[in-house]
Amino acid sequence: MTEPVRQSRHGSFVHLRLAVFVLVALAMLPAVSLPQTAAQAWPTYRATGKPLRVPTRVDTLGQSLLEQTAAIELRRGLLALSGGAPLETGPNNMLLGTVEEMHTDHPKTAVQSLEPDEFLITARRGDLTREIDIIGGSDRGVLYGAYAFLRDLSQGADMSNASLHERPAMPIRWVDEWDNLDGSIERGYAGRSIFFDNGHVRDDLGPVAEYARLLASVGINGCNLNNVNNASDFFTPEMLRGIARIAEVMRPYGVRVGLSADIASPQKIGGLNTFDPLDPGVQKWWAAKVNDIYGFIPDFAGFTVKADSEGQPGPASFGRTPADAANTLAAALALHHGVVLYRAFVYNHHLDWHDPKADRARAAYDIFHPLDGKFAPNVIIQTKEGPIDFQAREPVSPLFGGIPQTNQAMELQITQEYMGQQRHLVYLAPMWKEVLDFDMRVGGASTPVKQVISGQAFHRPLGGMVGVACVGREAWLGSPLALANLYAFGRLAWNPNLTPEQIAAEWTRQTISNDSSVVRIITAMLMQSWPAYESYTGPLGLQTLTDITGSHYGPNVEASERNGWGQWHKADQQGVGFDRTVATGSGYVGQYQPEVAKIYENVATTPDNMLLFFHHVPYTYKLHDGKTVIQYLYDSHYQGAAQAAQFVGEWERLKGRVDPALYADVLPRLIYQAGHAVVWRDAVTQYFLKLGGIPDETGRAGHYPRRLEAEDARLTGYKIVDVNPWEDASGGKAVSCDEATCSAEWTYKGAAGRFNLAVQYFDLQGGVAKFALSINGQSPGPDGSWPADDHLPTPHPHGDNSTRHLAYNVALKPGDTIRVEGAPDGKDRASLDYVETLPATPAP
Ligand code: GCV
Repeated sequence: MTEPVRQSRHGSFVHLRLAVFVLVALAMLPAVSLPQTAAQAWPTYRATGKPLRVPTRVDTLGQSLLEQTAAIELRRGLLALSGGAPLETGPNNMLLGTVEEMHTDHPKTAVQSLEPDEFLITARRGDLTREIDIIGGSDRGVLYGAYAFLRDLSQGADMSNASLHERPAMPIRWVDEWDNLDGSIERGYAGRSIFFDNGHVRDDLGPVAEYARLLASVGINGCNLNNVNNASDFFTPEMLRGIARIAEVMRPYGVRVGLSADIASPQKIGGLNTFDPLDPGVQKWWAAKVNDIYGFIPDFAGFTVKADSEGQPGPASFGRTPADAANTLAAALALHHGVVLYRAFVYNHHLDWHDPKADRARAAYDIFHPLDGKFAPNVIIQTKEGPIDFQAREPVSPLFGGIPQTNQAMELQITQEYMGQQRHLVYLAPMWKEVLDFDMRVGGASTPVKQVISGQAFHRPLGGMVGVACVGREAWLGSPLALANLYAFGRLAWNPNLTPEQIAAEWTRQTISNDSSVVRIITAMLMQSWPAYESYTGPLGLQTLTDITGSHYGPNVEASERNGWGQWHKADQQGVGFDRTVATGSGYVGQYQPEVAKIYENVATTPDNMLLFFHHVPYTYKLHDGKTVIQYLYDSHYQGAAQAAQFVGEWERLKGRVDPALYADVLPRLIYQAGHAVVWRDAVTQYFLKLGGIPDETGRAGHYPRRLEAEDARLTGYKIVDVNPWEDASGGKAVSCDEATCSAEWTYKGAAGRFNLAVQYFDLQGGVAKFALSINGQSPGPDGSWPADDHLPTPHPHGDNSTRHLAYNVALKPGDTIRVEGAPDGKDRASLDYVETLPATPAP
């Protein structure tokens, strides 16, 4: 029997009493008085109501920062999970330490060697004592072990005989933030930056520490702080001093900071007359700048680079390659063990759309494949998961199979730029998992992407996953359920073999409730959300049919076409899809390994969900189940929107079973999404109905018999306006008010009964217009008037801001007058699209 270790040689629980006092005091603070905390996400450690059955005295063998964080986190977690019961002071304990410390302190205890981030958790029992050891390959491993222990414990697992042994699948597990110096965030949907404001690093970095805690709890070890666009201003001494403060608050959590580097910095801020990466003066400048940075931040992680892309300067200006640029930075960083994440997102956004061979999807492979083997050992090529840009569905980038002699990382987007911008529930783990598991078949052998980026497939020393998070000051991602994506990203980067369902359930248990029926409902909603979104925004590999030159949010089918950006779907009167085959198209398919290329080259073997990404087919082309492409487009949009409506009902089942504040926060978001999914559905189906001229065989597309169009109403003050793009309004038209108030009236001619009345209006920027609905001059109830007070993209009537208001369970009979009155405010002209009668349901 092993003699339990009673006390560390370093006596590290000297401060235990004080720590317990502080923790109890913290636990008693009212939630509202706290700043944004990580506990608003998953590490809530709510009391399980069951005995914990684990020792709650926590000792550490070492004094390092990370080991102390591990101890603090464990004490905090144990205290909270036990419902505030005082931590034990008796002989039973949890002992934290590294392998090395174990060897020194307990030479008789056999401990296997571990990699730095790896951990081992074992339980031992003496005659009268119990001990749980959390041993890490380094203090970072100890921290990850502590979080893993709490993760399982908080989900109700019996950890009294804990036995866990884990190591991360890949070394690079980073998040990227696209924060600007002024505090705005590119593609951020959660308010302003937690790091920067008004040209400076914020004074209060409390939320940054909380964010680091959140990241560390799922194993994320790096955070690139600033936008890849226009990054040079971050290199001034004042900024570096501020960045050093950020690094200091993230350091206790093992999260190292990185910065985006603007390749033109030597010229922009260095006063040189060139930024040619092969110029000796430029190289010297970078070496000095990097030394400078390490002077401020000794554990600086490295640079992320966007160059020759979307207007960012790059080595191409001097006839140099990405390898030349990356290696110049890498040489400067190598001395300090820093890395360069050089993004493969390099493409020409002035492509000629007349040229059938022009294809943006080809760019990354065309540019980087010839450079394979030419990058320095501390360069990692960071490639977006698909060849375009985070669309609702794309094939896996062929580059993952195309640069075996180069370190690779996969870039995913946690912030939902093209995926509903956190206003739509879209759990992305199922999509990421498909990509991670995709077999590139390099050399005809099994080569799943997860093994490429972990370094395993091609024996690369570096590699990993980078998630573009863009968190902000409003609840991290702006919407509670969106946080499942940040959690899932970390979990998959740690272990890409986890399933999305498993991760969703874990997240729900820790964040919302351990009640198994709650977990089942939320997991099912999360799992259905990406397929639903894909169905109503861009099925069959069409990509997200959004306003690609504007907001990237609402529908705009034509926005992708006839411009240089290359996100073309090539819809015309006869058919749709982009011929990317080698035989007749752009040749992109040829960038895949032969076994994969063979599947995509042939229209018959291409999976339906990717068909239009690879082939241009007539609308009457039959999918594998015999349905035509056009009918699938109609059906998919209707099914997706119906699924979005069901999310509301699913959530309503949770009333009284989840935190009331969370319930009340999420419900209107889902109701909004259900309405916006109808906007998407109608826009895309109307568009293809008009373009192809082939009716929906079930008669739904373009026919809205229960709708009363605003342009057909008796209008007072309101003027009929064209909506651009036309498909974003029912019938292509809306009404807009330039008076103090305007009204639209209809005489109801349908059957008598009770209905939900949906009023579709455009919630425009620059004011808060007011609407009022009445039946025969009477308001139908408390939901009869409402303000248009959301903040949605695009200043004119558009699918971005087309919004549905529901008045529930309203009685109507033939001859009734339905009236909507709009009162504009500022630039919000109270624009109206239609009123529709829907089956009645009780108000939520
Ligand atoms: C940071 C897309 C986004 C841009 C982003 C770019 C990138 O084009 O719309 O906002 O720029 O990707 O990944 O660099």
